[in-house]
Amino acid sequence: DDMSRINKARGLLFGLALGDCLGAPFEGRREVTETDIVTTRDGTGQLRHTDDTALTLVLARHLAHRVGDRPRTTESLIDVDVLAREFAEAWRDEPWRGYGGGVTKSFELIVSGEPWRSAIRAVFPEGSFGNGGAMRVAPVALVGGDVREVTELARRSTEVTHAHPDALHGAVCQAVATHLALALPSTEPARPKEFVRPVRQAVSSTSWEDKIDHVVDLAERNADPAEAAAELGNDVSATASVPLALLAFLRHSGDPDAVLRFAILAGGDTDTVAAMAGALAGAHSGYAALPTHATARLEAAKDLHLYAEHLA
Ligand code: F2R
Ligand code: MG
Ligand code: MG
Ligand code: MG
Repeated sequence: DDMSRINKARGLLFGLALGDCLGAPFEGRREVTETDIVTTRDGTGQLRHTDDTALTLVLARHLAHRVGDRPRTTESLIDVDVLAREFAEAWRDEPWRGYGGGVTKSFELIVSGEPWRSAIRAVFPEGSFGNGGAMRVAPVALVGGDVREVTELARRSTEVTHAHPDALHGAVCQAVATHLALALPSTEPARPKEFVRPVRQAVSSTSWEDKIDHVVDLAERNADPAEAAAELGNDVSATASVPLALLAFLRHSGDPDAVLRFAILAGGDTDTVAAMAGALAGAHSGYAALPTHATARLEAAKDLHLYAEHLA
């Protein structure tokens, strides 16, 4: 029903921002303790977000402005030329949010008037394989009607910064998983093998199919965060972060706080892995299941509510 739809849309956006904010202090660390995380979560004062949430808000706003347009196509929902400029302007306005080196250069060039298609190959001619597309992609799951549409929107929202196939596959994986988490009743836990089947079909790459199988295997073996990081990786590349986030969700679906702790305890790109895992957990369990003391302290709470209501 409508209430649960709004609850899930809020859960998706707040789960993402919460993961980003709780993971941010530990980004790049090899080891994080449970006490580190709980201290941040249960503290007082505003929780500051990074590039992950900043660009998610840009994409959410872009979609919110277009979701009522008719006829509704993936081309009308995402105007790639406009979106590239909106992302670059968000960087220009707040360059201190912790952006990657590749996108920073691309955004600099886009802001100064260079077309995005060439700007995004200035640093990495083969395109960035970073997780920057996947980290911000979750809002497309709110507007895409089915897996095919979600896949296309994921690709369009990513390609304006990331041209490498792995960055695109990672965004498709995260977007489709988020779409499925929205559809799965909050009372039903995600069953790993069944849950990933449509994700596996959506990523058109055998190496990504293998990674998803690896995630299912680790979920069924109840792998701990350290083991998960050692086997799947935990760095800023899409291939070594999107599967880890999916595993965090599958290991603890139904318990968003545990999902976030798993993602952060795995170390490495903690803000981004927790942002992606948090989007999945929030989309599944809903806003009401998130730790309320922490969600109330999110810097972007007002905008997150606004876009959740608009996109739901
Ligand atoms: N960048 C960070 N964190 C590190 C620095 C934080 C801050 N500056 C600080 O000092 O505190 N976090 C954010 O970046 C990740 C998302 O990255 P995105 O948007 O994909 O950026 P980029 O620059 O395109 O890629 C990230 C790095 O990956 C390597 N890389 C990518 N493609 C490559 C290629 N084709 N060849 C070689 N290397 C490639 C580069 O090192 C890029 O800089 C998130 O973690 C977000 O939180
Ligand atoms: Mg970040
Ligand atoms: Mg239009
Ligand atoms: Mg990060």
